[in-house]
Amino acid sequence: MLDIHKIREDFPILKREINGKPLVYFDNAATSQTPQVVIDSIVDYYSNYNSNIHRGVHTLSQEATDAYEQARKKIQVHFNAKKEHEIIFTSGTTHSINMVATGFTSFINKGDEVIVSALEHHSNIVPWQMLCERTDAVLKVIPINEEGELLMDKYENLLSNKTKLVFVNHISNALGTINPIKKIIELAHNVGAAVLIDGAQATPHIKTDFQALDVDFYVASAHKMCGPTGVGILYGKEEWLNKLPPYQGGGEMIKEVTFEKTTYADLPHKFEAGTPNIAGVIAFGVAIDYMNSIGFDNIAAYEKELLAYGTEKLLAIDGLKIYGTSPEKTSVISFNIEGLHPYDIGTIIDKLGIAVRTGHHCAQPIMDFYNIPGTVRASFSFYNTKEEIDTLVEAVKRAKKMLS
Ligand code: C6P
Repeated sequence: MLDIHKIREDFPILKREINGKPLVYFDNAATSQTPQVVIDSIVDYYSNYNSNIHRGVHTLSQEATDAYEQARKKIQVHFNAKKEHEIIFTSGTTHSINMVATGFTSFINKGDEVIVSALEHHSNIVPWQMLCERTDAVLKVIPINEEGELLMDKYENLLSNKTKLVFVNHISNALGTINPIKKIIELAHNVGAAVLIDGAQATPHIKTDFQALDVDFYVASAHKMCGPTGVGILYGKEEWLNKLPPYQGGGEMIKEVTFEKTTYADLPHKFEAGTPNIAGVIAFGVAIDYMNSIGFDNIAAYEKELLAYGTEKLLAIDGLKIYGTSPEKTSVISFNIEGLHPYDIGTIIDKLGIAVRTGHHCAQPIMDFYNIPGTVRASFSFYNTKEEIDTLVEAVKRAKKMLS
């Protein structure tokens, strides 16, 4: 059992008022809030050991380097990667996906096929479309059903010896569907294809084991799991990261530079050119410690309760429809009210202190599938309460009355 009221004390922002009302923060799928320990770690870094890493012999540089590398170790352990250097720090999920999509240019030939799902965020569509344009490869799409679930039989039919890569999200940001990624990876490996899993929406809710999944690449962002913005990871199996060319050239990613020839540094440095977000990486490590101190099993059980409660209460509103109704889903409720625009609902409930996301959620193909312009998306975290859901329900009823 989590002591939610005690947990809420860890998040200074949750004391804020918006338009004279207590903040109800239900936009956790866009970014999660930051606990004081994570904020403190950033202040501590800049107050006490701000310095560049891997470069100086002086004490500050060594302290910063140690803290940065300790964060990598923590993240390796958290996700059960085999090797520390399989964790590459990036600026976030989008950056990580682009690194792989660009790196694959030299491995893909005309007529090769790559498979994406109809549930993807634009970050896991556009970089691959760009790859296909560069290489004349063919992009195939796994379709979904009305519940917002992938059609696995159709996926099996798409796979062939032409398939080189499959990229699917672990959890849909727009609907909350949890995809059967273990099966997806297994089937792709049977035809010799590599798999990238976009874990941006999964890492805040599920403790993922990279080795058990046997995944080739897994990407995520710190800011969705109580960490700072501008930091993320690219996990890649060592053999893949060794094969992949560097994404950027610059300082720290080289072994030797002459005007005739440059040789690249070993992993992970080959992919970490330039000065990284040092404070952000250290704070990401602290955020993972914080989430583990709450416990991912506790988080999952409590968020399941919030999802069930919110679903029941919202469905009691006349004319309200929820998109994404798979039994396998996380604490995301995407909905519309007949005849009303999601943007209008979002604007009115903001006046009542409630933060939700409205629109296509950077997942336009899903909205096209349902033939809607967008949805109102309420996404819950472990620091939310049932009372806050009651406030949302009352606010939505009020918005409905005002707009009808
Ligand atoms: N989704 C949302 O409101 P970045 O911006 O690089 O940290 O993450 C991009 C991204 C990639 N994949 C998925 C599944 C995502 O959900 C996101 C970010 C936010 O749904 C902001 S658009």
